Amino acid sequence: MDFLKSLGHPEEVLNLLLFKVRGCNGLVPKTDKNNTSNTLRTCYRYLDQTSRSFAAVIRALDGELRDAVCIFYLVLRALDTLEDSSSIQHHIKAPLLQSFHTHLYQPLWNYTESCEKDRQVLEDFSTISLEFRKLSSVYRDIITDICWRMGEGMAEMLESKLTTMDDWERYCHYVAGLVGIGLSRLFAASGQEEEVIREDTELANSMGLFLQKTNIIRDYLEDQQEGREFWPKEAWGKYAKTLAEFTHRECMPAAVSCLNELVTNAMQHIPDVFTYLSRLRNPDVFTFCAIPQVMAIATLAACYNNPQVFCGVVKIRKGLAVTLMMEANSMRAVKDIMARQTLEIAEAIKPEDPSASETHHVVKKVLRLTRTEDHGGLMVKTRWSLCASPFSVSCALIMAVVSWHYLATLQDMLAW
Ligand code: D9A
Repeated sequence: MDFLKSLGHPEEVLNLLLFKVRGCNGLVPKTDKNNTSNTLRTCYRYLDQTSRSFAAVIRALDGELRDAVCIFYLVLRALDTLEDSSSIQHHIKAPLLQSFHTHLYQPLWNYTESCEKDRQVLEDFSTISLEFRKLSSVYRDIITDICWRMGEGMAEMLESKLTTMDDWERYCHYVAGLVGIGLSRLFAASGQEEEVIREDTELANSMGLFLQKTNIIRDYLEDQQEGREFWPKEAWGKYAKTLAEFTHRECMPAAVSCLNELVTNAMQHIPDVFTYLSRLRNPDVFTFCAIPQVMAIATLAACYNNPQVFCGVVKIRKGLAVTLMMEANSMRAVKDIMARQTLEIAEAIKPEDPSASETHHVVKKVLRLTRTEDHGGLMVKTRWSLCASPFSVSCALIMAVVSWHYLATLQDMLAW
């Protein structure tokens, strides 16, 4: 099925084949089996369970930083799962969120009342906190401080609705901007990145906001179905009386206008993303940071002007995801991807869209930063048309691999 969806994109077919042959672990070294404790191995298993592809990128980090980021990720997942647990009443949840950071130093603490998908990280929190306490104190202090500020922020937001765009910004800062800020401090503490990465918290914040806003935009329907609302009223209020109306067929044009406004808002963070990424020196840290960002722009491009957001899940093709993961290893490559996806958005702008001129404006700005001309069209997109149609190239690739397998098997049998 993944292959069928990518038939129009031969490079994706090729990358899917490579990915299938090598497996996602083929890209990165395995965890050092010898000096890894059982509990640390359990932590890496939890990491794989919560996020397969992102886990592979974390494993590619070097030395102490790898374990620190792995534990940071799991601790954040636990805090996030607490916040998400709709079964916990607010007056119980608030103090739980605020005291969460103290549990990192309580060997026996765990939480067994959650019904969420990722509840295991809470139920077995003692395994995660045990490994946390083995980290060196610089990493521990950073992780504790971020959990403390995030827990306070989450508790503050429990009662307040997301009304203004400022509220939206503040909420995303607590749940995602602080992650960017914490990671930047971990990078600098490990000595793998320079101090400016840690000092410029505005840029680190933008790294998180771009990802979080994208998730909130994409997950509109899923959140509605679970009784949660993360779109800010200042935006949807221009188009509807309630946010839930956007699921009704007759409200589609209004819903899409609001969607496009939020996509345009999220794109404002891209210049900061470029500056942040361009300051990274370590290639593994660069890939770790760049992959989620290119996935996010591809997700925004898939969502922009797409009514599907209100009646299903909009996901990027597996072939595109694999291609982006493989490509995003240099600033040049990231800018090419950003330019390509931004052009897709530019092509989908309808002149009658209320945000059209603002979208054009941010598109222009992003394209200028990638040093690609607006009227370009010189992108990789057209390269295939010189020799053959994308479809026939994809088929040829698949045929070549199938024949190769067939011949290899035949050879084995004859040799036997
Ligand atoms: C991240 Cl330690 C996240 N979040 C992500 C993933 O990327 C960021 C949570 C914990 C950590 C890191 C991330 C990665 C690299 C650099 C970053 C950064 O900043 C400098 O954070 C800003 O989404 C969650 C937040 C957005 C809330 C911060 C990427 C990830 N992708 C998922 C896909 C998905 O749809 O969730 O987790 C995945 O691959 O499964």
